[in-house]
Amino acid sequence: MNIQQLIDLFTQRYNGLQPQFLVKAPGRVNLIGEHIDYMGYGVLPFALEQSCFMLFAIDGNDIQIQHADDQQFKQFNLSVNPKEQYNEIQNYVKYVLAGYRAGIQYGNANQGIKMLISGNVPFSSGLSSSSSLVVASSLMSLQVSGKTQQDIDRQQFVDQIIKFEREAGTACGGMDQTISVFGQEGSALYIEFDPLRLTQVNLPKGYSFIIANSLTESTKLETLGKHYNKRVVECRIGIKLIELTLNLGTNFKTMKQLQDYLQLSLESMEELCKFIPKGEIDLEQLEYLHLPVLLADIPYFELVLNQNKSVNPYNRLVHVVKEAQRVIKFKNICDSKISDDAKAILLGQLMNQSQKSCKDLYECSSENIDTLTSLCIKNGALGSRLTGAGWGGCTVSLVKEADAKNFKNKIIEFFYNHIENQDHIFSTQPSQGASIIKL
Ligand code: NG1
Ligand code: MG
Repeated sequence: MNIQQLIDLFTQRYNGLQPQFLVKAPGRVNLIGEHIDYMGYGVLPFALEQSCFMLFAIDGNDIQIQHADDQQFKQFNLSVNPKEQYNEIQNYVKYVLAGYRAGIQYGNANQGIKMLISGNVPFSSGLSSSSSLVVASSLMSLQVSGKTQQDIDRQQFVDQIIKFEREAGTACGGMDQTISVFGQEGSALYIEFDPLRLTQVNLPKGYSFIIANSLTESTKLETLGKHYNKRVVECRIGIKLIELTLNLGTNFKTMKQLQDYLQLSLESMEELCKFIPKGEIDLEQLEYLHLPVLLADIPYFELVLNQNKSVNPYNRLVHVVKEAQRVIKFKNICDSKISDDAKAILLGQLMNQSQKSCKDLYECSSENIDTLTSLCIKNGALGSRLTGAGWGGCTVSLVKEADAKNFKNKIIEFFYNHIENQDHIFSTQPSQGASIIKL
């Protein structure tokens, strides 16, 4: 649907009311650095052209949320400045609410809103459809509060967005919200956290990053206890075990904080992981860690403790420190003076190592992703890996531009059974971060 069609749909749904603003907030692809943002380490994504679009008008006494796809996403009304708990709401409304709460920190939001949501970031696909919606909603409520991005400290704003998205359930890091706000046209960003630092990274010329959907959904909120939040818990247990062995008396939440405190290199952090027992550890054996106290800040940690018998902190943290090293190598290769062809070969190798680590150590790949990444390599990609949280969702492959068409055709033939669908496989360019325009 183009913008004019969306405007018409808004007017039709809201009995002739004209929308006043359009917000656009992009999804993202992460090139390397998976599951390390919440451990404090730098990541390397870029903002997609694919975005969440939100039209809205300030009107009435409540917040009316409608989605262009009203079959899948039911209309929902919230009260302004909602204080009540909504237990039975669709996940998309949770994300709208999270963003709304971030934006109204900045002013007086006692105004009704009518909104219409649409977009072309595929859902549950690891391309950050959730954060693009949260970010769009936060810019909407910022505007309703009488402020624009220019009036506020955008870094603090992003911190608010992250905080409220975590309330929706995922113990996420800050990659998705940061890139959706700060994305830059034409380049990827190396994002470091705590303190936030953004560095432009120029990708090799003559190569594309092609996204392909594994056609298995990566449903995060439904599987928190088994997947995403479990990994965060496992990392935190690993940190605690290292702290206890070294008798540090500290209580760090991220591996990066522990590293900074000890003033060690990432390579030495890998050595420190050896203090963690290898393999699966029964949660029962870890009761002495007082897990409910240790994990109290992690959303839904009880789910993790209830739904699992054991954890594997060693494998998870080895992945984290090695993946963090790969991100730095990736950036250094992009910055180096070698030819673009030579760069692409080295970057591809790092992407493949990352995929292997996600599969074997972090166990966040899936059968379809393994099949798809192998097919991509076989058909000319220099590197191919899952992107985003995993357990389904999309892959990203590095392909020479001249080979891109042939590559796509092969994947359509072998993976998608000859069915061509723009949403399944596409090239994309690094794009600008979120924006709002007055209509
Ligand atoms: P997805 O599920 O792909 O949107 C998540 C997290 C990120 C990061 C990646 C894994 C959210 C909003 N985002 O992304 O912070 O940890 O997984 O690298 O949960
Ligand atoms: Mg997401």
